[in-house]
Amino acid sequence: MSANVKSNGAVAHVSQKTDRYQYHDYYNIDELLEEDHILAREAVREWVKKEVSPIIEDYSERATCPHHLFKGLAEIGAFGPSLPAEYGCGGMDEIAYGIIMQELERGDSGIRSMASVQGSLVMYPIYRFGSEAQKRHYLPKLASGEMIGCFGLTEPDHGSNPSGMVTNIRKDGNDYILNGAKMWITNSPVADMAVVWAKDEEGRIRGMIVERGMEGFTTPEIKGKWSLRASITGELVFEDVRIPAENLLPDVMGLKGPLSCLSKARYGIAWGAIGAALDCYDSALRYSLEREQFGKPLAGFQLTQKKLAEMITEITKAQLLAWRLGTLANKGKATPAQISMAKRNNVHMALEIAREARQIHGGMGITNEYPCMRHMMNLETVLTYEGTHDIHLLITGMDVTGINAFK
Ligand code: TGC
Ligand code: FAD
Repeated sequence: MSANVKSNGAVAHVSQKTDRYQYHDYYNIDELLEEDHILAREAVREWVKKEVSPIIEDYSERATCPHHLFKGLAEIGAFGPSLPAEYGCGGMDEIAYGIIMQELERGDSGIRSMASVQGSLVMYPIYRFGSEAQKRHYLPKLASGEMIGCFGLTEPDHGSNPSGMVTNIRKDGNDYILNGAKMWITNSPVADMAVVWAKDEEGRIRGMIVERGMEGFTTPEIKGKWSLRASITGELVFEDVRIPAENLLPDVMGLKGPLSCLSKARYGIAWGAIGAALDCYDSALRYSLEREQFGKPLAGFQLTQKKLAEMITEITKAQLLAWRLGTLANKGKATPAQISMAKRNNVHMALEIAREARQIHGGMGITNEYPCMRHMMNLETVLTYEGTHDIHLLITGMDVTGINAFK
C-alpha cells in the first residue's frame, strides 16, 4: 500500500486494499433485531469500509490517530447513540448503540475507542449527573464532534483500584483548586475537555469538567504503544488548576459516579469485541478457502476446520450474550455484574480468535495485508482497559458468592 500524507495529517492513498468483509450470522440473530438496528449497522459498515479500512493499517503502523475521522463518527451518529435526541444525540436504544460499536470495532478497536470515550465516558456522565446548563452547553457540541472529550479516572498508582485516587480538589472561594495526575487517558492530547474524577476535602469522589486552556492543565502524549496504535493516549496533569464551582457535576458523589460510566462503556465493548472477532474470522475463512497447500485449500484440512468451527461457535455464543444483554439494558435491567461477564467473555473470545485466525494466515498473518495481527495487538489493551480480565472475573465471583475478594 502506498500513501501521501496531506498537510492536515489525513492520508491520501494512491492504491488501497479492498475491504472484502462479509457479516456472519450463524444463528439468524438478525431475526431478533429491529429494522432500525439493521439500518444503523449497514450505515456504519459502509462508513467503515469507505473511511476506515483503506487507511487503518497505515495509521496503525505509523502510530497516528486519524483525528479527521472524529467528524465522520459524529455524522454517522456514533457519539452517544442511545442518549436523548433533545440534546443532539441519537435517541436510539441500547442494542443500536451496541451494534454501532460492533461495526466500528470491526474496523479497529481504536476507532471504537474514539466513539466509546466520547459517548459513554464523556457525554453519558454529563447527561446522567450534569446540570441542565451543562447538558445544554456540552452535549450538542460533543454529539456533533465540535468538541472532543476524554475521561480521567486511572492514575499512575491507581488503576484497578480507582478508589485509592489521590487527585484532589480544595475549595477556594467560589472555585476549586485541582491537583494531581491521570494516566492512560484515551484522546487526552487532542481533547478540548476532560471529565475528571477527584477527591474533595472530605475524601468524596467528585466529577468535574476541565477545559483545555485552563492554566496549569496539560495533556502529554504517551508514546511507544504496541497496541491500539491508531488511538491517541496521554496523561492529564493538574497543577493548581482553578475550576469554577459550576464545572462540578452536581448529581453524583462517590465511586459509583465513574463506575456507572464504565458500565455504559463496558457494555459497548462487549458488543465491539465481536466486531474484531468477526473481521478475523471472515479473513481466515476466506484465506483458508483461497490458499492451497498439499494440493487442496487449507479449509479442506480437518485442523483448519476445527479452528474455523470453534471460532464461529464462540462468535455465535458472544452474539447471543450481547443481544440478551442488550434486551436487559433496554429495560434498564442489565446489572454491572452481567455487563462485566459479557465484557470479559467477549473480549477474551475475540483475542483468542485473532490468534487462531493469525495462525490460519501463516506467515502472511503477521503482515498488514490482513487485519488479524492488528486486532490481536489492539485486543490486548481491550482486555486490560475498562477493568482487566481478572477484575471482571472477581466481580462475577463476588456476585455469585456474595464475598468481596477485593477487600
Ligand atoms: P465498590 O465498593 O464495589 O463500589 C463503590 C460504589 O460503586 C457502585 N458500583 C457501581 N455502580 C455502577 N456501575 C458499576 N459497574 C459499579 N460497580 C460498583 C457500588 O454499588 C458502590 O455504590 P455505593 O452506593 O455503595 O457507594 O468499589 P471498590 O472500590 O471495591 O471497587 C470495585 C472494583 C474493583 C470492581 C472497581 O474499582 C473497578 O471496576 N475497578 C476497575 C477500574 C476500571 O475499570 N477502570 C477503567 C478506567 S476507564 C478506561 O479504562 C477507559 S478505556 C476507554 C476506551 O478507550 O475505550
Ligand atoms: P493494575 O491495576 O496495576 O493491574 C496490573 C495487573 O494486576 C492486572 O493484570 C490486574 O488484573 C492485576 N490485579 C490488580 N488488582 C488485582 C486483584 N485485586 N486481584 C488479582 N489481580 C489483580 N483509564 C481512564 O481512566 N481513561 C481512559 O481513557 C483510559 N484509556 C486507556 C487506554 C489504554 C490504551 C490503556 C492501556 C489503558 C487505558 N485506561 C484508561 C486505563 C485502564 O483502565 C487501566 O490500565 C486498567 O484499569 C488497569 O489498571 P493498571 O494498568 O494500573 O493495572
